Amino acid sequence: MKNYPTQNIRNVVLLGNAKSGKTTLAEAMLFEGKIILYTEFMNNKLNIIDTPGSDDFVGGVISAFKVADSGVMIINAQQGIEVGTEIFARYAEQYKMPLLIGVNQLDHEKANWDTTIDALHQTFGKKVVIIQFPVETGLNFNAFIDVLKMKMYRFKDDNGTREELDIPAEYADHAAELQQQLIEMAAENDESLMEIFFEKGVLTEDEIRSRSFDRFGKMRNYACVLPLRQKRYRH
Ligand SMILES: Nc1nc2c(ncn2[C@@H]2O[C@H](COP(=O)(O)OP(=O)(O)OP(=O)(O)O)[C@@H](O)[C@H]2O)c(=O)[nH]1
Ligand SMILES: [Mg+2]
Repeated sequence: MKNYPTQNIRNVVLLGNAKSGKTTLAEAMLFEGKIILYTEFMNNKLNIIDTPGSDDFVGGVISAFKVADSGVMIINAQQGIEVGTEIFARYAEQYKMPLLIGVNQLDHEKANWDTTIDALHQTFGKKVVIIQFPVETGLNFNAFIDVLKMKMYRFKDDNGTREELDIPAEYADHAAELQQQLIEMAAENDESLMEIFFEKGVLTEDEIRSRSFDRFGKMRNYACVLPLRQKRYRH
């Protein structure tokens, strides 16, 4: 087994309402890492802690909070914010655990990205910023736009292989607007970035990352949203 220095080991807890898709995601992450129990991402070893969504097991989830550096909150795009989402978000707040939000089940016909994002903003406020958004939801869900990289990624097969493409013209304005929100959020949290932002009007991907995502376990005021696509449901 590869030896990882402590600062490159992250304990990530998966949280979310019952049946939102946590275990399915854990399986997909482990599949992509091809190693059981942990996976590797950007030179970091990720220990993934799956938790039960039912509130009968809240005690177990709380013990996971004690060992985890960060959490991924899974939201079912057909249901939006559910009771479990609110309960676990409250605990995350209490334990000051940074959360990444993953919107799941986007391949369902009733999945609604915009309603889900509106609900996230209503519940958690403006600290929720979007890093990636799906191009289409429902049966045609097979691509997303990354506003950090300003590229579109389209799945080519069932193994998660993606091709990188330019953002189609019809999505360019929306992507630029979301990128601006992401940049402003990064600058608001860091004075030196704020100065660069005022000077140049933009921040590079590395500058945004340095403040917000590189030390994933050290995110402060952020909750970022990613669309998730699970291997078993790629059409
Ligand atoms: N179509 C579709 N179904 C999904 C997706 N993710 C999960 N499912 C299905 O949703 C159901 C619940 O998924 P799980 O991964 O067991 O959900 P969970 O959050 O671990 O549930 P609990 O552990 O009970 O809280 C299963 O039938 C999955 O096959 C998805 O992205 N698309
Ligand atoms: Mg589960």
